Amino acid sequence: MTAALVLTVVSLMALASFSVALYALPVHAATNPPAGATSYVNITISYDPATGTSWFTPANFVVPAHTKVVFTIRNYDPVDSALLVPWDNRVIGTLGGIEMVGTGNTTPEADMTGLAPGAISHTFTMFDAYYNLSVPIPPASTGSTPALVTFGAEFNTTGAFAWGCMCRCEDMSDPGMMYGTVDVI
Ligand SMILES: [Cu+2]
Repeated sequence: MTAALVLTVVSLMALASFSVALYALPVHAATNPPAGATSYVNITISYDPATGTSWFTPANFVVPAHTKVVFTIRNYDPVDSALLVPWDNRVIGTLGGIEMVGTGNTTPEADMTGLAPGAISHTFTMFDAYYNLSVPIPPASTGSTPALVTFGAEFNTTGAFAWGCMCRCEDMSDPGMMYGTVDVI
């Protein structure tokens, strides 16, 4: 048992002795990576050419708070989609204010602060009281060569937060395709 864990257990016992509601404690805190570590989230946007449908996998995922999170999104959808609002072509809220865009499975090349509105396939967007994150994603050049978008982000408020795609692409009544939940622990 590490010193930190012993301290946590002792702290929990002390809190329990004062009848603090244990269910309200941040139960995941002890499993967070140490400050300065990097976490990774890999997302695939699949595409079915027979139906024209596309979907994010995973749509729901967990990230640690107060930690650099590197996202890698591979988009196999070759179709441009119209944005719900034109300014969602900008990159907002990422580390450095940029996304790196490439093609295929190689290392991304270009640092981008936005994409041309007519050259966007989907977006990864969070917009609420705590987060304003906008990541436009270009279409794949073919159905088998994905567009590659990588960006860093840091989440400093814990809780469950919605993300969504701000394009006119799929029926937004289907959870898990174009919207989902980021669980910050
Ligand atoms: Cu979309």
